[in-house]
Amino acid sequence: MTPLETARAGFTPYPAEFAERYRAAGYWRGETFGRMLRERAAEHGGRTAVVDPGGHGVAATERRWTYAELDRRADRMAAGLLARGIRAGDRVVVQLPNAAEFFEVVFALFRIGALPVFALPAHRYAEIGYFCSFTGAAAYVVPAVEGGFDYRELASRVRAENPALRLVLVAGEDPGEHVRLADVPCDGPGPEAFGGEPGPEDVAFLQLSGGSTGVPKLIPRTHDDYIYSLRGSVELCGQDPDSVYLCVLPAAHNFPLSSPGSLGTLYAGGRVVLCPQPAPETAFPLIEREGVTITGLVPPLALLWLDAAERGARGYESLEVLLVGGAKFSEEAARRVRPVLGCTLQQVFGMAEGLVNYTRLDDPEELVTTTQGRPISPDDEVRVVDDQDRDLPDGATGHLLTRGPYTIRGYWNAPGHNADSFTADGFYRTGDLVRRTPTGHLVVEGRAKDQINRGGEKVAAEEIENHLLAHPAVHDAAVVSMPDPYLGERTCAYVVLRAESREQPPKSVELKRFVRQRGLAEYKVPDRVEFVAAFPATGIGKVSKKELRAAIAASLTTG
Ligand code: AMP
Ligand code: DBH
Repeated sequence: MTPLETARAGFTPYPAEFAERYRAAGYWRGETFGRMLRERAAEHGGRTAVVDPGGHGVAATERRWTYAELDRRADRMAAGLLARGIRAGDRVVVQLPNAAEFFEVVFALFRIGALPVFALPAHRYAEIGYFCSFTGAAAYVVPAVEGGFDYRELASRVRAENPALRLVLVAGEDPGEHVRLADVPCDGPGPEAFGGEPGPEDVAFLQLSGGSTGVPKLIPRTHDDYIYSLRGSVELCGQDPDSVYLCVLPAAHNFPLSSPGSLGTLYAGGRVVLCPQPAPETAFPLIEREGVTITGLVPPLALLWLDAAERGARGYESLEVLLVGGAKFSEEAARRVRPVLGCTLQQVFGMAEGLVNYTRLDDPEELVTTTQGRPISPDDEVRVVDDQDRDLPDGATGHLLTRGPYTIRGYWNAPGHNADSFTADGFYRTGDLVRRTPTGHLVVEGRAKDQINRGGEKVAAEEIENHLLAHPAVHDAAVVSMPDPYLGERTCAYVVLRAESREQPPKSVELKRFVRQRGLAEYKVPDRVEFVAAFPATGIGKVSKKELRAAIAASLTTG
């Protein structure tokens, strides 16, 4: 199979009648990311598209790229990647910090029709090795050293284990044994010499699912469907060419990428300012200097910003809209946003699989502070159902199922998971427990999926359990959430030791170190480890995570 055939074979297309409907309704307009940037450059060529203040591992000093420059750079990067053998359909794992090169690389890949796989800077060997092998990635793009971690070494290890991985590109000065990203761009033939740019119905990239299974699942999004979610987001967040979006969260994450995020901002012809660190000490001066009007934060960061502003920190005054999402924002914190930061709060409840809900800018304060918003599209179908998939009346809490013009019909190359995660008629089982208000807004009440939401960073219990089970002293492991005032939830690993290890049990720190040394992202390392003789069981003999959660929560409150 050619790379393009492989990329397409893993994709579950929208059924023809739905695709026709979404086109007829004007949601899917036949746009692609490559042409979108071309058009913005034609219209706003001289305006600034991306500001990167530098001071990270990729570049020491500031860069400001206009739309014309970003467009030109994407063309030259595309030509350089083609010259090095990257082709339409190839998967390319992109793991970059919030640096301008992220957009240069991603738009080049969009034009070629190669699929960025959006890794996060926090990912380590366990995740990256899996993304490369599972997708059969042809290339991997990293910074040299960032946050004290040497990505070149990780790349060498992953490359040695993945024969399909032909090219490692390093953003930064010293590429080690790999290729310097800055040496790739050239004026050679572009995509038109290699079969042309991709079409709007093609998969544009693979986004990551926070997941609830042993390994993360990959989410194929098409140009047409994703650009519709951008257009809808831009409108609901009030963005226009004067908008200045501060990208605080890791740029590749779906929230800062698309809700409305950096891609939404570029769609609107606005300006993206990359924030190297989320702390108010870094972000506030940048907001002031660049006249930032809108940004998006996870709840723990929103709390940090609120506290800093209350203590007298300044610089945020140009902010008009603050989006908060990724995890539930407490009503109490939500009520502080306008009085403290002087801007409009917009709650956002979204998922990389598709559906995104926003509170509206003109919603009454009550809805803005107590709900997680309502869907972007009139054609987002939302069902709230019981355990047997029977629809519940408004106001009742149940499982959220959804289908619509920008929600996937299947994970990439995952027929087994798809049977569990989608209904026969194509609704995505979000795993979220919600209640619908008479206004159609959703309130997130909990979660049915086996996942911990650590301040917006999702941790799949099974993935961590599998790593713990690899330890020779561990007989069984069950990872659950425990309440945390700052992150909302943290992870607690309950462990049953093997009989022969009980005399000399390993310490908690030893198990944490073990998991970390297996190359797991730091945010997935259990915050706490509890040893027990046996797990409580449910009526049918499964581990009762409900009881484990209750036990750890109780022991935390009593100290
Ligand atoms: P993912 O599927 O990894 O993109 O993560 C999406 C999940 O994050 C959703 O299914 C929710 O569980 C959670 N989530 C996102 N935004 C919110 C929010 N505003 N409130 C509560 N949970 C949220
Ligand atoms: O948590 C998420 O995945 C998320 C949150 C807000 C998201 O994907 C989004 C908005 O688009």
